[in-house]
Amino acid sequence: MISRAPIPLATPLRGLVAALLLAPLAIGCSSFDPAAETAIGEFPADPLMTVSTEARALSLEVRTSPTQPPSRGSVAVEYRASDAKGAPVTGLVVELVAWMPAMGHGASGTPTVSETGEGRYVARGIDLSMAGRWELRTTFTGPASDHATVVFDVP
Ligand SMILES: [Cu+2]
Repeated sequence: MISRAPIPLATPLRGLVAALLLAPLAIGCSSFDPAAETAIGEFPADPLMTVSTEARALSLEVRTSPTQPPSRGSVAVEYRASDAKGAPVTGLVVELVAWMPAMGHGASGTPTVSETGEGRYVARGIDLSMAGRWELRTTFTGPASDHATVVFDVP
């Protein structure tokens, strides 16, 4: 199953248009969240994949937003990091680069990563500008030091 956000943001431009259209509605209505804020950052219950880091220091559950699997445009990715015993690993420093190996280029902008508790780390602002195969080349330092390359195909 692919769980879709209420308003899929297929392109950054569409997201901007949606934000502009919806901005007036947000004023004076405290329960209304702008679509661009809620669509990116809510993750499905089931992971897209589970991968081990290269030296097997960490196991990672990978989820994507606003769609899973990801579509073109700006996406957020959540990693849930656990150790060999399955315990969440907190306090990691996570850095990642989105890379399109077939064409030898990256994505515009630098993703920002925030730790959200219980071994979860959310990277935002990953701009998957083209269809095709993308890698998230991810480095972990701190309580564990290791690398992982997460691969997915963007339709
Ligand atoms: Cu490309």
